[in-house]
Amino acid sequence: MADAFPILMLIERPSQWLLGGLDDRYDLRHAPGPGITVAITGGGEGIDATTIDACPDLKLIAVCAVGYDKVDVAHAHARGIAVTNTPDVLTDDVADLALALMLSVSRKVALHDHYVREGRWVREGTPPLTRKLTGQKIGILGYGRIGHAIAERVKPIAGEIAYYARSEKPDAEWRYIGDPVALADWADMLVVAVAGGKGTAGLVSREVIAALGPEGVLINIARGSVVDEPALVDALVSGRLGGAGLDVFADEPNVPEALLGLESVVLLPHQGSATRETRAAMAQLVLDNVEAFVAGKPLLTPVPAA
Ligand code: 8YV
Repeated sequence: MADAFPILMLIERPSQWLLGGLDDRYDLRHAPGPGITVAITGGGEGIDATTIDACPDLKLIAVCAVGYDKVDVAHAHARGIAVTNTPDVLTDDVADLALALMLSVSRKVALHDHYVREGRWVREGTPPLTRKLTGQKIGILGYGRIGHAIAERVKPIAGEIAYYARSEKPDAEWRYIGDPVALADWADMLVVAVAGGKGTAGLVSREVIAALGPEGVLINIARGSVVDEPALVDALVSGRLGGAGLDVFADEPNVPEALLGLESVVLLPHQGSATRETRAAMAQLVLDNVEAFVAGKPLLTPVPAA
């Protein structure tokens, strides 16, 4: 259509729900340029200042993710460009996957599946005992929507729950520990649930990992950038950290080679929100934000100033 609304699509493989919603009212572009007022991107793709400035008429960046750490939000806002993300609709999925990782690491679910499939049960007999998850002390690093949802999921089975956030949450019923090292020292299992970005880069430091210790477990469903990944790999390989359940990594899809052979680690390919139901809901929220923008109405989920 001659008067179709130009949209810059930066997501490498847009979902069927996103593409299906961008009907012939929209003219999908795959390169920046003048005349484009809306860009759609993903959590992994983001959009940098150079691309933003290559779209002199850009007014909205709609991110199909809750994490917008790959978006130069400060630059967008300085140019008067709104940014939206997709919070809430994926909270359950990410929190569910955190629980799945907690159980899989403690009870070695993935390892035992392979143990049976590879005939080791027949050849080697019953595998070594694992660890009971129920009753463990669970530390949650970051107490936003997803951290809260994780706490609610583990509440019936955790021995105790404590959390770290930049400030204490008055409505939280759990113990607040205002230092990541102290939380790791207290916890049996530390679940990383903070947002990615400059403010949390390397928050799970070598010291935090050391404080978790040889019986401790790290779960990361947030962003690889939050963890000192070389320190994590060193600690896991040497046995100075008991185990890890990782859905995110510093340089996705590349995972440190040294982790691939470890039986103490469960590795997932960034599956946090990767269900049909949730990806459909994320796409719909992106489309709703775009349509609100086009109609001159308030955006549904604008991100705050950087
Ligand atoms: C997506 C995510 O897997 O929402 C996020 O921040 O990490 C996941 O939902 C990914 O970012 C795809 O955009």
